[in-house]
Amino acid sequence: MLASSACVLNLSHGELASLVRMLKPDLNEESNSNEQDSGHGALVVERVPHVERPKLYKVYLLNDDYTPMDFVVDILINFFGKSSHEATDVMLKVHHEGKGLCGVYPYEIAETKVALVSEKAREEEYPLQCSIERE
Ligand code: TYC
Repeated sequence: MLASSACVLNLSHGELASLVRMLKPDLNEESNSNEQDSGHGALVVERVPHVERPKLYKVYLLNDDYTPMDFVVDILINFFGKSSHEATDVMLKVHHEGKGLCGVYPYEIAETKVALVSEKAREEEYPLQCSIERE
């Protein structure tokens, strides 16, 4: 009768590897596991978690003829963490070229920035618009 669920096997690395392959045929040694032989017949098999990098989105401000320049600079400082120098540069780029990059964020954050800026512009009755583009 088996007294315990654990036992010690005196196996070589190769034998242990074969045993693991037999018990866990879905384990792919090269792409998704780490094996270490301590030299005492112990084998550690770990799955390496597959972690996705979050997709990033660019938030742009768009030009219009009515929103005051100072208001746009304040938006860039307060919602996008720009210094007043950086904010002025981005605002002027939007003014001259039609749009300018405010920041790059995961989707929910980008979407929240756009919502907050739109709400602030609406409160002041300015037509300021933002857009989001996948990086
Ligand atoms: N073109 C606007 C003006 O002349 C200024 C402006 C800059 C508006 C950037 C929007 O995203 C913008 N008052």
